[in-house]
Formats: sequence, C-alpha cells, structure tokens
Amino acid sequence: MKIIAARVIVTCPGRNFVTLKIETDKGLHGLGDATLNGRELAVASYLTDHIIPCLVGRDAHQIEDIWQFLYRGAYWRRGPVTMCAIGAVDTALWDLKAKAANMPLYQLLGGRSRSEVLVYGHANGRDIEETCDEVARYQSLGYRAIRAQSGVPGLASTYGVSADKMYYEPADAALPTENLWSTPKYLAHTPKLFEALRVRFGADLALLHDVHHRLTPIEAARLGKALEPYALFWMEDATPAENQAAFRLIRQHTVTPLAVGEVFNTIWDCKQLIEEQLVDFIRTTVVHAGGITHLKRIADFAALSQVRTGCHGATDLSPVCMGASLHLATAQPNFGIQEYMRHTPETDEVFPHAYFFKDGALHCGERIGHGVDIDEKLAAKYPYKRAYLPVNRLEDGTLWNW
Ligand code: CS2
Ligand code: MG
Repeated sequence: MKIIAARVIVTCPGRNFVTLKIETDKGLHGLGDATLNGRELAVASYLTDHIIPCLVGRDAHQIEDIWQFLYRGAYWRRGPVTMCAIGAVDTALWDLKAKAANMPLYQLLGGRSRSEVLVYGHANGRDIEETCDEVARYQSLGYRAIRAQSGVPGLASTYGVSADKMYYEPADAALPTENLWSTPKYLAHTPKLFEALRVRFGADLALLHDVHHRLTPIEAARLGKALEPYALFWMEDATPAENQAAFRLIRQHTVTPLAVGEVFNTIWDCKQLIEEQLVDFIRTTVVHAGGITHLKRIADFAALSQVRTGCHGATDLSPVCMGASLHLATAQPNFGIQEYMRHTPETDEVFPHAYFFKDGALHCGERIGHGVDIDEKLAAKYPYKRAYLPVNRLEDGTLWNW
C-alpha cells in the first residue's frame, strides 16, 4: 500500500486542530492528530516542510520502519514538536493498516481486553459550593469518576475553572494572558474542597484533582498528605516532572496516588518515574508522545512496574487522538482511566467519529480503523486563529508554572 500524497489540515472550530491526512494507491486514507496547543503551526510546518516529502512513495504498512526513520533520521531527537509530528504520521499509518485489514484498530493491538473504557469528566466551579453542584451534575450525566477544580479565595482565576462548565478551553487569547498564583492560598483551600465533596458524595465516587505543575516537591508532599482522608483516585502533575527524582520526596510522605505525563513526549521523560514506581498513572498520549507505536511502548514498560495508563484527553487533543486512544485503551492490559473533556458540537461535526459515551465510559465503536474522519469542506470554513495558553505569575511578579 503506497503513500501517494499527504497533507496537513489546520482548522479552528472554536479552537485550533492540526490533522495529517495520508492517502494511498489503494484509495484508503489515514488520519493522525498533530495538535500542539499554542504551537500548532510549528507542527504543521514540521510535517509539511520536513516530513511529508520523505513519506511519499513509501509503503504505508511499514509503520515501525517509518517511525524509526522519522525519529533517528531527524538527528535532533525528542521534543513536543517532533514527537507530535511523528505521532500524527504513526496514528495515520495505524488507521490505514486497520482499514486495509478491514478491522477496528483495537483488533490489531491485541483485541478487546475490556467491555468499556472508564473515563473521567471535569467539574469546576468558582467556589466550593459551585464545584460540588457541578460534580453532582457530572454524576447525573453518568460519570463514575470526576475531576474537581475550584476557584481559590483571593485569586482572580486559577487553572481548570471557566465560565463555560461543559467545554473548558485554556488557550484563551491571541497573546498569553497572565494569571496570578498563590501556593499558600491554594494549599489552605484545596483540602476543604475535598472534605466538602466527601461529605456530600460519600466515599465511593472517584475524585481526581489536577495541581497543574504548581507546587514544589515538599508542597506536593504536604498536599498529598492533607488529601489522604479523602482518598483521591489521583493527584495530577503535583510538581514539574523534568526532575523525575523529585517524586521520591512526594512518595516518602503520602499514599495519595500520583499521575503525571501529559506534557511528556517520549519514554525517556518518564523512565525513572515508572521504574521506581514514583507514579501510579502515566498520562502520555497518542498525539504528543509519538503515536500508537510509542505510546504502546510506554504503556507496556509501565506495566512492568504496575503503573497504569491515564491518558490526557483535554479538548485540545482532537477527536482523532481520542479515537485512537480509545482503541489502545480497549486493548491495553494496564489501562487505568481515560480523560474525557468533551469537544463542542462544532468540533464533533468537523470530526465525525464512531466512539460514544455511555454510563460513565467511552466505547471506541466497531468502525474500521480508529473510527474518526474529517469533513474537509467544513474544516475549511474555520481558519486558523492564533491562541496561546496563559502564563502564571506569583503575586510578587515571579514567572511561575501555569
Ligand atoms: C489539563 C489540560 O486536562 C488536563 O489535565 O492539564 O487541560 C491542559 O491544561 C491542556 O491540555 C493544555 O493545552
Ligand atoms: Mg492536566
């Protein structure tokens, strides 16, 4: 099956998405998500200007060889732009291989290991009371696992809290907005949020929280310890993870489960975290960590240390990524949970897909390939619109982690 053409489709149905479409001499096409929130055009150019000329004429079935060619052949290895571009090619090639085999993609990844893919949704509110009400609303929608984020008294804004309760979009301006942060205010507030949630919802509801890289290791240890009475499903991105060894300190102080990895793009970013069991869930994704091929490597490596997958699934990962992720989650033995921040109806219209939500889980569907397509005519109606993620400053002006 020969690659005869490939092109990048940039569209902005409310937010920017970058999609790679690979076409073959068998009349089949494959799609890969190449969206890197806030740096979309860098990946679009990496694909158009540097990768696509090398793809045309190759055998689309040679997924591993093409992956190695793109990874080793670049000389400059790793990094979010490179691995996002490789991820898009890899995902499109797996989509093609499954279509050529006339099978849903999960059948090529080991077949069905579970009847459903447990997901978690995002409840957020300006304060504890509104957040509790939103958790109740997500529970009524059928979610069995819910992430809770609330405003922090004394801070004008914080991560994960938005006016629109259904569709959270952090890339909110044509130049980075500046948020203010106070760790003392956050640490004083967050245990109260989870105490209120446990009082209202009891012990069974799986509750998650995203710290979003904002604490130092000892502060993360303190928060993890303070949250132990509320038995979270996980505390995510407790501290920046470039220094993987920093998680030893957190682990020494708390049994609150830890999840990390949405900003990782290769196995090297998390090798120590996994080998030393410094995390419980790894959040790397199909789009940002080199596609199905590399994500499966990471997941299988994680299984050796009883670390489970907990793939990132925010709105800035397109339905193409979600579709592919669900097929891997359907087959992967050490699947843990899948994040599911719903896409807007206009996004879903651009990316028709087979997956569906039912009773707190997603199902990948039985369509051949990863089950997601793109309506190029509709996509063309939404031109790219530059948008940045915010930056964060401490109250004294120090630039901090957003
Ligand atoms: C967040 C994301 O969903 C999450 O866990 O960390 O919303 C993240 O902020 C965005 O994907 C960044 O583009
Ligand atoms: Mg996160």
